[in-house]
This record gives sequence, C-alpha cells and structure tokens, in this order.
Amino acid sequence: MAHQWRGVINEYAERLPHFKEVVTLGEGGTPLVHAPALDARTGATVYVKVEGANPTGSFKDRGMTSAISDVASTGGVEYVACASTGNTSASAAAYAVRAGLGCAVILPAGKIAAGKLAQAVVHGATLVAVDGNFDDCLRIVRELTAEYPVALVNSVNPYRLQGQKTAAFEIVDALGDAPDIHVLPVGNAGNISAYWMGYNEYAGRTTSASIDDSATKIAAVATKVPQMWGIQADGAAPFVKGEPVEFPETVATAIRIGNPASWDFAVEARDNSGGFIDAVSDAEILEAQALLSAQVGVFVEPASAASVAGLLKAAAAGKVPSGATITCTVTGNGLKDTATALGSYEFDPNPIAPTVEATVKALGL
Ligand code: AN7
Repeated sequence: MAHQWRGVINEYAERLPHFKEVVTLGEGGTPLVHAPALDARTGATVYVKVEGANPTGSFKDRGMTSAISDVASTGGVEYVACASTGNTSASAAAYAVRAGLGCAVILPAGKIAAGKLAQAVVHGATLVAVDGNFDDCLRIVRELTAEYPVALVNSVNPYRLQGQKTAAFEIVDALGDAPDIHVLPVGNAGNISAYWMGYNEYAGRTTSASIDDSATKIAAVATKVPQMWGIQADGAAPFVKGEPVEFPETVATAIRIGNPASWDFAVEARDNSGGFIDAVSDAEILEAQALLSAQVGVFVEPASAASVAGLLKAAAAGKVPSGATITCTVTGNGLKDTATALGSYEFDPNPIAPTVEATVKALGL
C-alpha cells in the first residue's frame, strides 16, 4: 500500500499540540546512521542523526512546521519574522511559502553562509542585513513582533521546540530505547532544550519546556533519558563562560551566538541529565567536519561538526564510557556552506584534452 512519511506533526500527533491547519514539507524521518569510524575513536557505539536530510537541509524544519502551522491555524497575521544565522531563515522562508505568508528575515551582515542566503532569496523572503550579530537581530525581531502584526518564529516561540522534540522520539523509535548520551551543538540553545523535552516526554515525564502534561498520560516508550552533552565553539561559548559573550566569533557561523535565548531550559537539560556543555576550537570543528566527510560519508556544515568534535574531545579526556550508546545530532547539510569546506581548493584550473588517454594520465592509472 502506498505510504509516505507525513511530516512530524502528523507522525507524532498524539504527542504534539493539535493544529487546525498543518503546514508541512514532509520534514523529519531523517537517517540515524551508525558511524564505525567514530566507534573506533571513542570505544562507544556512535550514531549520527543526519538532520541535513530535512527539506531545507537542517533540523529547523521540525520546529518550523509547528511554528508556522500555529500561525496559519491562529490566523490574524500575514507576515512572519525571524532573526537568523542562516538556517532558521531558510526554513522560515520555505514554510511561509507553503502557508501563503510573507517572511521577513533579519540577518547579521556578512556572516550568513551562501547556500542559506540563497534559500531565503529563492523562497521570496524579505532580507534585512544588520550591522551587528545574531543577538542584535533577535532583539530587533522581538521588539518588532511585539509592536507590529508579525508573528515571531524564532525558537522563543514555544511551538518551535514542540516540533523539534520529535528528533528525540525518532531516535528512541530507531534504537528501541534512549541512548546513554546525546551530543549536539548549542547556539541559541533551543535544540538541546527540545531534545531534552522529547526524551523526557517519551519516558513519561515533562520538563520546563513542555507546554502540557499529556506526556504523563500516554504510555512511556523509553525506560530512561540520556545525558545531554552540549557543544559550543570556543569563540561563542556563553554556557562555558557562565555569562553572555558580547562579540561571538567562530568559523561555524550557525552557532555564532553570544546570548542564547533558551538559557534556563539548556541549563536544566545539562544539569538534570548529568551532562555538560563544553566548547571546541574552530580547528577541532573543521577536523571533525573533514572526518565525517572522509570516513563516515556524511557532509555536514561546520556548526554540525561541533557535536562530533566535542565527542572526540571528551573521548580523548577519557570521559566516554566504554560501550555506551551515543547519538550525535549533525544539524545541517554541508552543501549550505561549501566555501568553508573547500577552503583554498580549486577544481582543476588547467583542464585536460577531452580524451580517454589524457584522463587516464590525469588519474595516474
Ligand atoms: C546547523 O538559524 O540559530 O542551539 O538562526 O543552524 O537550537 O540555536 C541556527 C542554529 C546548530 C544551534 N546547528 O541550534 C539560526 C540558528 C546548526 C544551526 C545550531 C544552529 P540552537
């Protein structure tokens, strides 16, 4: 019988708020890929949750289907707006198209990867570049949406986290129970909060991010919850410092955030799970990105590789329990930022003659 994945709202309807109108691009249902190359380096069993396989190429689609469905179901506004380091704007722009809404994106000038910018443009969003960082953009959008009939679709909108929690559901569905440890990059801290909520709700408990107590009324699927390990970039590590960072800087532009909105939820996830939030250098991020490409077969953007870089750092420090089951979210597709991945590489500036002989010679066969 014909069957297609129906998007996270329909697949997990009983564990999500009810929406009169569901705006979906079929998000979710992403691969959980076993990574033997990471087993070898950690002594654990490591899976990567490939969120770059979502419709707009990042995990943001899980939360955008629910945020935009809420806006469409509630009615009364014709515009949505978000601040973004790139992926939120790409996702908001695409889902706004499906809902027939306008979309305004407020972005830090010069700090958005080209692929993400292209997505916002082709989906018809109105782009505004700000001479400031993401935190400035979010402040502007909060004030703007408070004063004008424009709906805010950043992750401070609670419906965003509702959709994003489904990634934890999928992991438990795939493994049969929660992993021992879940590792993910932390920027504005919405995703770590959403995963923690998802894992808890699947175990029959709620967290501060939960919007009702339905989880306690449905049979639990998981017997436990994982430790949450959050990873930031050294130059944008407010949780490691214990206070906001005024001028965040990192090659991983997606997590170039100094004043995370979901601060309290993330601290709860870290502390109540017995986990930690650590930071890795840009060099470690790029090494992990290269390793994922060359040895796991998954091309992710730099911010996504922070999770794996953090796992490898923890392994080197002897913090990874032998034999543990570990899941790592790789949050966005490598195709969004090819410039960083390629560095100075240039595809052959000296083309060969169009013959087999010349090709054989070029290949060194
Ligand atoms: C690939 O798009 O904040 O900790 O404006 O794009 O939930 O913020 C993106 C964040 C990790 C961090 N990986 O997640 C935005 C934005 C990728 C990301 C994060 C982002 P949060």
